[in-house]
Amino acid sequence: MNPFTLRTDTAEFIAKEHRLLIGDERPEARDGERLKVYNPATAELLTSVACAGKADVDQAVACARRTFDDSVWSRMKPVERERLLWRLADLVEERADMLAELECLDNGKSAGVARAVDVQLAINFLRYMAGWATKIEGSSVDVSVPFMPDAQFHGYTKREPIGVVGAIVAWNFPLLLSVWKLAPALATGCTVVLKPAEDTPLTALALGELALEAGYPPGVVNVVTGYGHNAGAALSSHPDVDKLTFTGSTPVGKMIGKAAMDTMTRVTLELGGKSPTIVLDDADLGVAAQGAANAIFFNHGQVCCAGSRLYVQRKHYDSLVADITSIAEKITLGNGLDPQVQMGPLVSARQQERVFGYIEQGREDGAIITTGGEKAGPGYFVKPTVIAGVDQHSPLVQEEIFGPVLVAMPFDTLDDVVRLANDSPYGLGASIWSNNLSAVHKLIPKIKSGSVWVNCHTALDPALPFGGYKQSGLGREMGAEVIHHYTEVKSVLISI
Ligand code: TXE
Repeated sequence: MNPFTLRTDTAEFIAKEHRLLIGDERPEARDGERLKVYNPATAELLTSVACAGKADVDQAVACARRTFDDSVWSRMKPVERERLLWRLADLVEERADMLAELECLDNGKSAGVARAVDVQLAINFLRYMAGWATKIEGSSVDVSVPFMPDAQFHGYTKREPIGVVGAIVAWNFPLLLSVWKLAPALATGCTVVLKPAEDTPLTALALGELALEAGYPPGVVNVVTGYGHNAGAALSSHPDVDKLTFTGSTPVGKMIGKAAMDTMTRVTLELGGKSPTIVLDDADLGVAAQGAANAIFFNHGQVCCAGSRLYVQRKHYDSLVADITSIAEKITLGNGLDPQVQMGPLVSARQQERVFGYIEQGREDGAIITTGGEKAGPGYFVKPTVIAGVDQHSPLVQEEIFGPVLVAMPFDTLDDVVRLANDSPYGLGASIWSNNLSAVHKLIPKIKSGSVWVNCHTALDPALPFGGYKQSGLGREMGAEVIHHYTEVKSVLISI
Protein backbone atom coordinates (compact mmCIF):
# COMPACT_ATOMS: atom_id res chain seq x y z
CA MET A 1 0.00 0.00 0.00
CA ASN A 2 1.19 3.45 -0.84
CA PRO A 3 0.55 5.58 2.30
CA PHE A 4 1.08 8.83 0.37
CA THR A 5 -1.68 10.51 -1.57
CA LEU A 6 -0.77 10.99 -5.20
CA ARG A 7 -1.69 14.06 -7.19
CA THR A 8 -4.83 13.44 -9.25
CA ASP A 9 -3.00 13.90 -12.55
CA THR A 10 -0.28 11.44 -11.48
CA ALA A 11 -2.87 8.85 -10.43
CA GLU A 12 -4.73 9.34 -13.72
CA PHE A 13 -1.53 8.91 -15.70
CA ILE A 14 -0.57 5.74 -13.83
CA ALA A 15 -4.04 4.30 -14.44
CA LYS A 16 -3.75 4.65 -18.24
CA GLU A 17 -3.18 1.71 -20.57
CA HIS A 18 0.44 2.43 -21.44
CA ARG A 19 1.00 1.53 -25.04
CA LEU A 20 3.65 2.46 -27.61
CA LEU A 21 3.59 5.87 -29.27
CA ILE A 22 4.10 5.59 -33.03
CA GLY A 23 2.99 8.61 -35.06
CA ASP A 24 -0.28 9.57 -33.42
CA GLU A 25 -1.24 5.95 -32.74
CA ARG A 26 -0.88 4.08 -29.51
CA PRO A 27 -0.57 0.44 -30.49
CA GLU A 28 0.00 -2.53 -28.23
CA ALA A 29 3.16 -4.50 -28.99
CA ARG A 30 2.47 -6.78 -31.99
CA ASP A 31 2.88 -9.91 -29.89
CA GLY A 32 0.80 -8.47 -27.03
CA GLU A 33 3.71 -8.60 -24.57
CA ARG A 34 3.59 -6.32 -21.51
CA LEU A 35 6.38 -5.14 -19.25
CA LYS A 36 5.76 -4.85 -15.51
CA VAL A 37 6.79 -1.63 -13.78
CA TYR A 38 7.57 -1.70 -10.04
CA ASN A 39 7.74 1.03 -7.42
CA PRO A 40 11.27 0.63 -6.01
CA ALA A 41 10.29 2.17 -2.67
CA THR A 42 7.75 -0.57 -1.95
CA ALA A 43 8.71 -3.34 -4.40
CA GLU A 44 5.03 -3.33 -5.42
CA LEU A 45 3.70 -3.51 -8.96
CA LEU A 46 2.93 0.02 -10.16
CA THR A 47 1.61 -0.60 -13.66
CA SER A 48 2.62 -2.23 -16.91
CA VAL A 49 3.56 -0.91 -20.35
CA ALA A 50 3.64 -2.40 -23.84
CA CYS A 51 6.80 -4.40 -24.42
CA ALA A 52 8.00 -3.71 -27.95
CA GLY A 53 9.81 -6.26 -30.10
CA LYS A 54 11.60 -5.99 -33.41
CA ALA A 55 8.39 -5.62 -35.47
CA ASP A 56 7.27 -2.67 -33.35
CA VAL A 57 10.67 -1.01 -33.63
CA ASP A 58 10.53 -1.50 -37.42
CA GLN A 59 7.16 0.22 -37.47
CA ALA A 60 8.39 3.12 -35.32
CA VAL A 61 11.53 3.63 -37.43
CA ALA A 62 9.47 3.51 -40.66
CA CYS A 63 7.17 6.15 -39.20
CA ALA A 64 10.11 8.34 -38.15
CA ARG A 65 11.62 7.95 -41.64
CA ARG A 66 8.37 8.91 -43.42
CA THR A 67 8.00 11.91 -41.15
CA PHE A 68 11.61 13.00 -41.72
CA ASP A 69 11.11 12.87 -45.49
CA ASP A 70 7.68 14.47 -45.30
CA SER A 71 7.49 18.10 -46.36
CA VAL A 72 5.66 19.38 -43.25
CA TRP A 73 8.60 18.64 -40.95
CA SER A 74 11.48 18.99 -43.40
CA ARG A 75 10.23 22.37 -44.61
CA MET A 76 9.42 23.70 -41.19
CA LYS A 77 11.21 27.01 -40.65
CA PRO A 78 13.83 27.17 -37.89
CA VAL A 79 11.83 29.82 -36.08
CA GLU A 80 8.87 27.44 -36.03
CA ARG A 81 11.07 24.66 -34.59
CA GLU A 82 12.18 27.15 -31.94
CA ARG A 83 8.55 27.99 -31.11
CA LEU A 84 7.65 24.30 -30.78
CA LEU A 85 10.55 23.63 -28.41
CA TRP A 86 9.50 26.56 -26.24
CA ARG A 87 5.95 25.21 -26.26
CA LEU A 88 7.21 21.78 -25.21
CA ALA A 89 9.30 23.38 -22.43
CA ASP A 90 6.21 25.28 -21.23
CA LEU A 91 4.16 22.08 -21.17
CA VAL A 92 6.86 20.24 -19.22
CA GLU A 93 6.87 23.18 -16.78
CA GLU A 94 3.05 23.09 -16.48
CA ARG A 95 3.18 19.36 -15.67
CA ALA A 96 6.40 19.58 -13.65
CA ASP A 97 4.96 18.36 -10.36
CA MET A 98 3.24 15.42 -12.02
CA LEU A 99 6.39 14.47 -13.93
CA ALA A 100 8.45 14.70 -10.71
CA GLU A 101 6.01 12.43 -8.90
CA LEU A 102 6.04 9.94 -11.77
CA GLU A 103 9.83 9.93 -11.69
CA CYS A 104 9.70 9.25 -7.96
CA LEU A 105 7.28 6.34 -8.34
CA ASP A 106 9.16 4.83 -11.27
CA ASN A 107 12.77 5.40 -10.23
CA GLY A 108 12.59 5.83 -6.45
CA LYS A 109 14.21 9.26 -6.23
CA SER A 110 12.70 11.97 -4.06
CA ALA A 111 9.86 13.80 -5.81
CA GLY A 112 11.18 17.09 -4.44
CA VAL A 113 14.64 16.47 -5.86
CA ALA A 114 13.15 15.28 -9.16
CA ARG A 115 11.19 18.56 -9.41
CA ALA A 116 14.18 20.73 -8.50
CA VAL A 117 16.81 18.90 -10.51
CA ASP A 118 15.59 16.43 -13.15
CA VAL A 119 12.53 18.33 -14.35
CA GLN A 120 14.08 21.79 -14.01
CA LEU A 121 17.21 20.80 -15.93
CA ALA A 122 14.97 19.28 -18.61
CA ILE A 123 12.99 22.53 -18.93
CA ASN A 124 16.18 24.61 -19.04
CA PHE A 125 17.72 22.41 -21.68
CA LEU A 126 14.60 22.46 -23.90
CA ARG A 127 14.71 26.29 -23.77
CA TYR A 128 18.45 26.38 -24.41
CA MET A 129 18.07 24.13 -27.48
CA ALA A 130 15.09 26.18 -28.68
CA GLY A 131 17.51 29.07 -29.08
CA TRP A 132 19.82 26.95 -31.20
CA ALA A 133 17.14 26.10 -33.79
CA THR A 134 17.65 29.52 -35.43
CA LYS A 135 21.42 29.58 -35.06
CA ILE A 136 22.59 26.54 -36.98
CA GLU A 137 25.16 27.93 -39.36
CA GLY A 138 27.74 26.88 -41.87
CA SER A 139 30.63 29.01 -43.00
CA SER A 140 31.75 30.62 -46.18
CA VAL A 141 35.18 29.47 -47.38
CA ASP A 142 37.67 31.07 -49.76
CA VAL A 143 38.52 28.36 -52.26
CA SER A 144 41.22 27.89 -54.87
CA VAL A 145 41.55 24.73 -56.94
CA PRO A 146 45.09 24.15 -58.36
CA PHE A 147 44.00 22.63 -61.66
CA MET A 148 41.42 25.41 -62.26
CA PRO A 149 43.67 28.48 -61.79
CA ASP A 150 41.37 30.88 -63.64
CA ALA A 151 38.12 29.83 -62.05
CA GLN A 152 36.35 31.68 -59.28
CA PHE A 153 34.40 29.86 -56.65
CA HIS A 154 31.77 30.33 -54.05
CA GLY A 155 32.48 27.76 -51.34
CA TYR A 156 30.44 27.26 -48.23
CA THR A 157 29.36 24.66 -45.71
CA LYS A 158 25.88 24.01 -44.42
CA ARG A 159 24.59 21.82 -41.63
CA GLU A 160 21.73 19.46 -42.34
CA PRO A 161 19.71 17.36 -39.88
CA ILE A 162 21.21 13.91 -39.59
CA GLY A 163 17.88 12.12 -40.09
CA VAL A 164 16.23 9.44 -37.96
CA VAL A 165 17.69 9.33 -34.45
CA GLY A 166 17.48 6.17 -32.32
CA ALA A 167 17.74 7.25 -28.68
CA ILE A 168 18.27 4.65 -25.95
CA VAL A 169 18.37 5.92 -22.39
CA ALA A 170 19.11 4.64 -18.90
CA TRP A 171 16.97 4.66 -15.78
CA ASN A 172 18.87 7.02 -13.48
CA PHE A 173 17.41 10.27 -14.94
CA PRO A 174 14.66 8.95 -17.19
CA LEU A 175 13.06 12.27 -18.18
CA LEU A 176 16.23 14.35 -18.27
CA LEU A 177 18.20 11.86 -20.36
CA SER A 178 15.29 11.59 -22.80
CA VAL A 179 15.28 15.38 -23.13
CA TRP A 180 19.07 15.44 -23.60
CA LYS A 181 18.48 13.36 -26.75
CA LEU A 182 15.17 14.77 -27.88
CA ALA A 183 15.89 18.52 -27.65
CA PRO A 184 18.90 18.66 -30.01
CA ALA A 185 17.14 16.30 -32.42
CA LEU A 186 14.10 18.58 -32.52
CA ALA A 187 16.17 21.77 -32.74
CA THR A 188 18.05 20.47 -35.77
CA GLY A 189 15.04 18.95 -37.56
CA CYS A 190 15.58 15.24 -36.96
CA THR A 191 12.92 12.68 -36.04
CA VAL A 192 13.28 10.36 -33.07
CA VAL A 193 12.52 6.86 -31.87
CA LEU A 194 13.05 6.96 -28.12
CA LYS A 195 13.51 3.79 -26.07
CA PRO A 196 13.48 4.37 -22.33
CA ALA A 197 14.96 1.85 -19.89
CA GLU A 198 12.71 -1.09 -19.02
CA ASP A 199 12.86 -0.11 -15.33
CA THR A 200 11.59 3.45 -15.87
CA PRO A 201 9.42 3.88 -18.97
CA LEU A 202 6.75 6.29 -17.68
CA THR A 203 8.10 9.83 -18.11
CA ALA A 204 9.30 9.07 -21.65
CA LEU A 205 5.72 8.11 -22.54
CA ALA A 206 4.48 11.31 -20.88
CA LEU A 207 7.06 13.32 -22.83
CA GLY A 208 5.93 11.76 -26.12
CA GLU A 209 2.35 12.80 -25.36
CA LEU A 210 3.47 16.33 -24.47
CA ALA A 211 5.32 16.58 -27.81
CA LEU A 212 2.07 15.81 -29.64
CA GLU A 213 0.22 18.29 -27.45
CA ALA A 214 2.85 20.92 -28.21
CA GLY A 215 2.04 20.54 -31.91
CA TYR A 216 4.87 18.44 -33.27
CA PRO A 217 3.74 16.62 -36.41
CA PRO A 218 2.92 12.99 -35.49
CA GLY A 219 5.91 10.77 -36.14
CA VAL A 220 8.54 13.34 -35.13
CA VAL A 221 8.65 11.81 -31.64
CA ASN A 222 7.97 8.07 -31.28
CA VAL A 223 8.36 6.13 -28.05
CA VAL A 224 8.91 2.37 -27.85
CA THR A 225 9.01 0.83 -24.40
CA GLY A 226 10.69 -2.55 -24.04
CA TYR A 227 13.77 -4.50 -23.04
CA GLY A 228 17.29 -3.62 -24.09
CA HIS A 229 18.14 -7.04 -25.55
CA ASN A 230 14.99 -6.92 -27.67
CA ALA A 231 13.66 -3.44 -28.54
CA GLY A 232 17.01 -1.77 -27.76
CA ALA A 233 19.00 -4.20 -29.89
CA ALA A 234 16.49 -3.90 -32.76
CA LEU A 235 16.76 -0.10 -32.68
CA SER A 236 20.54 0.01 -32.38
CA SER A 237 21.06 -2.33 -35.33
CA HIS A 238 18.32 -0.89 -37.52
CA PRO A 239 19.64 -0.06 -41.01
CA ASP A 240 17.29 2.89 -41.42
CA VAL A 241 18.45 4.72 -38.28
CA ASP A 242 20.93 7.49 -39.18
CA LYS A 243 22.19 8.25 -35.70
CA LEU A 244 22.23 6.43 -32.39
CA THR A 245 22.49 8.20 -29.11
CA PHE A 246 22.88 6.07 -26.02
CA THR A 247 23.20 6.58 -22.28
CA GLY A 248 23.91 3.47 -20.27
CA SER A 249 26.58 0.99 -19.27
CA THR A 250 29.97 0.86 -20.95
CA PRO A 251 29.59 -2.81 -22.08
CA VAL A 252 26.29 -2.11 -23.87
CA GLY A 253 27.70 1.15 -25.24
CA LYS A 254 30.63 -0.76 -26.75
CA MET A 255 28.24 -3.25 -28.38
CA ILE A 256 26.19 -0.42 -29.83
CA GLY A 257 29.29 1.39 -31.05
CA LYS A 258 30.64 -1.73 -32.77
CA ALA A 259 27.30 -2.50 -34.44
CA ALA A 260 26.99 1.13 -35.57
CA MET A 261 30.33 0.92 -37.37
CA ASP A 262 28.98 -1.84 -39.67
CA THR A 263 26.71 0.72 -41.28
CA MET A 264 28.64 3.86 -40.31
CA THR A 265 25.64 4.96 -38.30
CA ARG A 266 26.58 8.10 -36.40
CA VAL A 267 26.83 7.45 -32.70
CA THR A 268 27.06 9.32 -29.41
CA LEU A 269 27.73 7.31 -26.27
CA GLU A 270 27.40 8.57 -22.70
CA LEU A 271 28.65 5.74 -20.53
CA GLY A 272 29.89 4.89 -17.07
CA GLY A 273 32.26 6.69 -14.78
CA LYS A 274 34.30 6.44 -11.60
CA SER A 275 34.85 10.09 -10.95
CA PRO A 276 37.42 11.26 -8.39
CA THR A 277 36.72 13.87 -5.72
CA ILE A 278 40.09 15.39 -4.84
CA VAL A 279 40.49 17.34 -1.60
CA LEU A 280 43.70 19.32 -1.16
CA ASP A 281 45.22 20.34 2.19
CA ASP A 282 44.11 23.93 1.96
CA ALA A 283 40.43 23.23 1.14
CA ASP A 284 37.64 24.59 3.29
CA LEU A 285 37.08 21.25 5.00
CA GLY A 286 33.46 21.82 6.00
CA VAL A 287 32.51 22.71 2.44
CA ALA A 288 34.58 19.84 1.06
CA ALA A 289 33.01 17.24 3.39
CA GLN A 290 29.47 18.28 2.45
CA GLY A 291 30.46 18.55 -1.22
CA ALA A 292 32.09 15.13 -1.28
CA ALA A 293 29.02 13.62 0.42
CA ASN A 294 26.67 15.25 -2.09
CA ALA A 295 28.93 14.13 -4.95
CA ILE A 296 28.37 10.48 -4.10
CA PHE A 297 24.97 10.41 -2.37
CA PHE A 298 23.02 12.61 -4.81
CA ASN A 299 20.55 10.38 -6.68
CA HIS A 300 21.73 7.53 -4.40
CA GLY A 301 25.03 7.34 -6.26
CA GLN A 302 23.24 6.39 -9.47
CA VAL A 303 24.90 9.17 -11.42
CA CYS A 304 27.38 8.54 -14.23
CA CYS A 305 29.66 11.29 -12.90
CA ALA A 306 29.10 10.54 -9.17
CA GLY A 307 32.16 11.36 -7.07
CA SER A 308 32.67 7.72 -6.14
CA ARG A 309 36.42 7.82 -5.41
CA LEU A 310 37.55 10.23 -2.70
CA TYR A 311 41.22 11.22 -2.56
CA VAL A 312 42.16 13.39 0.43
CA GLN A 313 45.60 14.86 1.06
CA ARG A 314 46.96 12.88 4.01
CA LYS A 315 46.95 15.62 6.67
CA HIS A 316 43.13 15.83 6.72
CA TYR A 317 42.26 12.31 5.53
CA ASP A 318 41.04 10.89 8.86
CA SER A 319 39.03 13.92 9.85
CA LEU A 320 37.39 14.31 6.45
CA VAL A 321 36.38 10.64 6.32
CA ALA A 322 34.93 11.04 9.82
CA ASP A 323 32.99 14.15 8.76
CA ILE A 324 31.57 12.49 5.63
CA THR A 325 30.66 9.45 7.72
CA SER A 326 28.70 11.61 10.11
CA ILE A 327 26.93 13.41 7.21
CA ALA A 328 26.01 10.00 5.74
CA GLU A 329 24.57 8.85 9.05
CA LYS A 330 22.18 11.80 9.13
CA ILE A 331 20.70 11.14 5.67
CA THR A 332 17.02 10.12 5.95
CA LEU A 333 16.14 7.10 3.86
CA GLY A 334 12.60 6.37 2.78
CA ASN A 335 9.84 6.73 0.23
CA GLY A 336 10.65 9.64 -2.09
CA LEU A 337 7.03 10.83 -1.86
CA ASP A 338 7.74 11.84 1.75
CA PRO A 339 9.07 15.42 1.67
CA GLN A 340 11.31 14.69 4.69
CA VAL A 341 13.14 11.93 2.86
CA GLN A 342 16.55 12.74 1.42
CA MET A 343 17.42 9.40 -0.14
CA GLY A 344 15.13 6.87 -1.76
CA PRO A 345 15.73 3.28 -2.83
CA LEU A 346 17.88 2.10 -5.71
CA VAL A 347 16.01 1.57 -8.94
CA SER A 348 15.59 -2.20 -8.84
CA ALA A 349 16.26 -5.37 -6.89
CA ARG A 350 18.93 -6.15 -9.49
CA GLN A 351 20.73 -2.86 -8.83
CA GLN A 352 20.41 -3.33 -5.07
CA GLU A 353 22.04 -6.78 -5.37
CA ARG A 354 24.74 -5.46 -7.65
CA VAL A 355 25.68 -2.62 -5.29
CA PHE A 356 25.47 -4.80 -2.22
CA GLY A 357 27.74 -7.35 -3.93
CA TYR A 358 30.51 -4.73 -4.06
CA ILE A 359 30.04 -3.91 -0.37
CA GLU A 360 30.30 -7.60 0.52
CA GLN A 361 33.41 -7.91 -1.58
CA GLY A 362 34.97 -4.96 0.28
CA ARG A 363 34.06 -6.57 3.60
CA GLU A 364 35.67 -9.87 2.55
CA ASP A 365 38.80 -8.01 1.42
CA GLY A 366 39.13 -6.40 4.87
CA ALA A 367 38.07 -2.87 3.95
CA ILE A 368 36.83 -0.61 6.75
CA ILE A 369 33.16 0.25 6.39
CA THR A 370 32.84 3.43 8.44
CA THR A 371 29.09 3.66 7.96
CA GLY A 372 26.27 1.93 6.06
CA GLY A 373 27.04 -1.29 4.28
CA GLU A 374 23.53 -2.61 4.80
CA LYS A 375 20.37 -3.11 2.83
CA ALA A 376 17.01 -1.92 4.09
CA GLY A 377 13.51 -2.88 3.03
CA PRO A 378 10.80 -3.41 1.94
CA GLY A 379 11.99 -1.54 -1.17
CA TYR A 380 15.44 -1.69 -2.75
CA PHE A 381 17.35 0.44 -0.24
CA VAL A 382 21.07 0.49 0.43
CA LYS A 383 22.25 2.70 3.29
CA PRO A 384 24.76 5.45 2.45
CA THR A 385 28.11 3.73 2.75
CA VAL A 386 31.66 4.98 3.25
CA ILE A 387 34.55 2.55 2.80
CA ALA A 388 38.14 3.23 3.78
CA GLY A 389 41.24 1.06 3.71
CA VAL A 390 40.85 -0.03 0.10
CA ASP A 391 43.60 -0.53 -2.40
CA GLN A 392 43.69 1.49 -5.65
CA HIS A 393 43.57 -1.81 -7.58
CA SER A 394 40.47 -3.08 -5.80
CA PRO A 395 37.36 -3.56 -7.98
CA LEU A 396 35.65 -1.16 -5.57
CA VAL A 397 38.01 1.56 -6.80
CA GLN A 398 38.26 0.51 -10.43
CA GLU A 399 34.66 -0.47 -11.26
CA GLU A 400 31.50 1.58 -11.39
CA ILE A 401 29.35 0.58 -8.40
CA PHE A 402 26.51 2.97 -9.25
CA GLY A 403 25.12 3.17 -5.76
CA PRO A 404 25.60 5.21 -2.56
CA VAL A 405 29.06 3.80 -1.87
CA LEU A 406 32.11 6.02 -1.44
CA VAL A 407 35.64 4.64 -1.36
CA ALA A 408 38.17 6.92 0.36
CA MET A 409 41.95 6.97 -0.01
CA PRO A 410 44.75 9.31 1.15
CA PHE A 411 47.42 10.85 -1.11
CA ASP A 412 50.59 12.87 -0.55
CA THR A 413 51.55 15.04 -3.52
CA LEU A 414 49.79 16.59 -6.50
CA ASP A 415 51.67 14.22 -8.81
CA ASP A 416 50.39 11.27 -6.76
CA VAL A 417 46.80 12.35 -7.03
CA VAL A 418 47.06 12.95 -10.78
CA ARG A 419 48.33 9.40 -11.20
CA LEU A 420 45.64 7.94 -8.94
CA ALA A 421 42.80 9.98 -10.42
CA ASN A 422 43.76 8.99 -13.97
CA ASP A 423 44.28 5.34 -13.05
CA SER A 424 40.82 4.37 -14.27
CA PRO A 425 39.31 3.15 -17.52
CA TYR A 426 36.79 5.99 -17.14
CA GLY A 427 37.10 9.74 -17.57
CA LEU A 428 33.76 11.44 -17.13
CA GLY A 429 34.11 13.95 -14.29
CA ALA A 430 36.38 15.04 -11.45
CA SER A 431 36.15 17.63 -8.73
CA ILE A 432 38.95 19.49 -7.00
CA TRP A 433 38.34 21.06 -3.59
CA SER A 434 40.91 23.74 -2.86
CA ASN A 435 41.43 27.49 -2.57
CA ASN A 436 44.96 27.30 -3.94
CA LEU A 437 44.53 28.74 -7.43
CA SER A 438 47.87 27.63 -8.76
CA ALA A 439 47.46 24.05 -7.50
CA VAL A 440 43.97 23.92 -9.05
CA HIS A 441 45.26 25.22 -12.39
CA LYS A 442 48.11 22.72 -12.32
CA LEU A 443 45.63 19.88 -11.85
CA ILE A 444 42.93 20.87 -14.36
CA PRO A 445 44.91 20.12 -17.54
CA LYS A 446 46.32 16.90 -16.12
CA ILE A 447 43.02 15.28 -15.19
CA LYS A 448 41.73 13.11 -18.02
CA SER A 449 38.02 13.73 -17.84
CA GLY A 450 35.32 15.48 -19.82
CA SER A 451 34.33 17.74 -16.91
CA VAL A 452 36.38 19.18 -14.06
CA TRP A 453 34.53 20.95 -11.28
CA VAL A 454 36.28 23.14 -8.71
CA ASN A 455 34.66 23.43 -5.27
CA CYS A 456 31.48 21.85 -6.67
CA HIS A 457 30.54 18.51 -8.28
CA THR A 458 27.89 17.39 -10.84
CA ALA A 459 27.02 21.04 -11.47
CA LEU A 460 25.45 21.01 -14.94
CA ASP A 461 24.35 23.78 -17.26
CA PRO A 462 22.82 23.37 -20.74
CA ALA A 463 25.53 25.57 -22.25
CA LEU A 464 28.42 23.39 -21.03
CA PRO A 465 29.14 20.23 -23.01
CA PHE A 466 29.00 16.99 -21.01
CA GLY A 467 30.63 13.69 -21.90
CA GLY A 468 33.55 11.45 -21.34
CA TYR A 469 37.19 10.84 -22.07
CA LYS A 470 38.36 7.23 -22.40
CA GLN A 471 35.73 4.54 -21.83
CA SER A 472 33.19 7.03 -20.48
CA GLY A 473 31.94 7.64 -23.96
CA LEU A 474 32.07 9.26 -27.33
CA GLY A 475 30.84 12.71 -28.26
CA ARG A 476 29.17 15.27 -26.03
CA GLU A 477 25.70 16.12 -24.84
CA MET A 478 24.59 19.75 -24.40
CA GLY A 479 26.40 22.96 -25.27
CA ALA A 480 27.12 24.16 -28.79
CA GLU A 481 29.00 20.87 -29.34
CA VAL A 482 25.78 18.89 -29.47
CA ILE A 483 24.69 20.53 -32.72
CA HIS A 484 27.54 18.77 -34.50
CA HIS A 485 26.31 15.41 -33.28
CA TYR A 486 22.82 15.86 -34.76
CA THR A 487 23.80 17.38 -38.10
CA GLU A 488 25.88 16.40 -41.11
CA VAL A 489 28.07 19.04 -42.66
CA LYS A 490 27.76 19.49 -46.41
CA SER A 491 30.48 21.28 -48.40
CA VAL A 492 29.20 23.16 -51.43
CA LEU A 493 31.47 24.51 -54.15
CA ILE A 494 30.03 26.59 -56.96
CA SER A 495 32.18 27.60 -59.89
CA ILE A 496 31.05 31.06 -60.93
O1 TXE B 1 22.44 -0.66 -17.97
P1 TXE B 1 22.21 -0.95 -19.51
P2 TXE B 1 21.87 -1.48 -16.73
C1 TXE B 1 25.89 1.34 -15.50
C2 TXE B 1 25.88 1.20 -13.98
C3 TXE B 1 24.88 0.11 -13.76
C4 TXE B 1 25.16 -0.78 -14.94
C5 TXE B 1 24.06 -1.70 -15.33
O2 TXE B 1 27.14 0.79 -13.55
O3 TXE B 1 25.07 -0.55 -12.54
O4 TXE B 1 25.43 0.11 -15.99
O5 TXE B 1 22.84 -0.99 -15.59
C6 TXE B 1 19.38 -0.58 -22.96
N1 TXE B 1 21.04 -3.10 -27.12
N2 TXE B 1 25.04 2.41 -15.95
O6 TXE B 1 22.04 -2.93 -16.91
O7 TXE B 1 21.89 -2.40 -19.72
C7 TXE B 1 18.47 -0.76 -21.76
O8 TXE B 1 17.21 -1.25 -22.14
C8 TXE B 1 20.49 -1.88 -27.02
C9 TXE B 1 25.65 3.71 -16.08
O9 TXE B 1 20.49 -1.03 -16.48
O10 TXE B 1 23.33 -0.35 -20.25
C10 TXE B 1 18.42 0.67 -21.23
O11 TXE B 1 17.48 1.41 -22.02
N3 TXE B 1 20.10 -1.35 -25.86
C11 TXE B 1 24.81 4.61 -16.92
C12 TXE B 1 19.84 1.18 -21.52
O12 TXE B 1 20.37 0.32 -22.51
C13 TXE B 1 20.30 -2.07 -24.73
C14 TXE B 1 23.36 4.56 -16.62
C15 TXE B 1 20.77 1.16 -20.31
O13 TXE B 1 20.83 -0.15 -19.81
C16 TXE B 1 20.89 -3.35 -24.78
C17 TXE B 1 22.88 3.20 -16.47
C18 TXE B 1 21.26 -3.87 -26.04
N4 TXE B 1 21.82 -5.07 -26.18
C19 TXE B 1 23.71 2.21 -16.11
N5 TXE B 1 20.96 -3.81 -23.51
C20 TXE B 1 25.25 6.04 -16.99
N6 TXE B 1 26.10 6.38 -17.95
O14 TXE B 1 24.81 6.90 -16.25
C21 TXE B 1 20.44 -2.87 -22.70
N7 TXE B 1 20.03 -1.81 -23.43
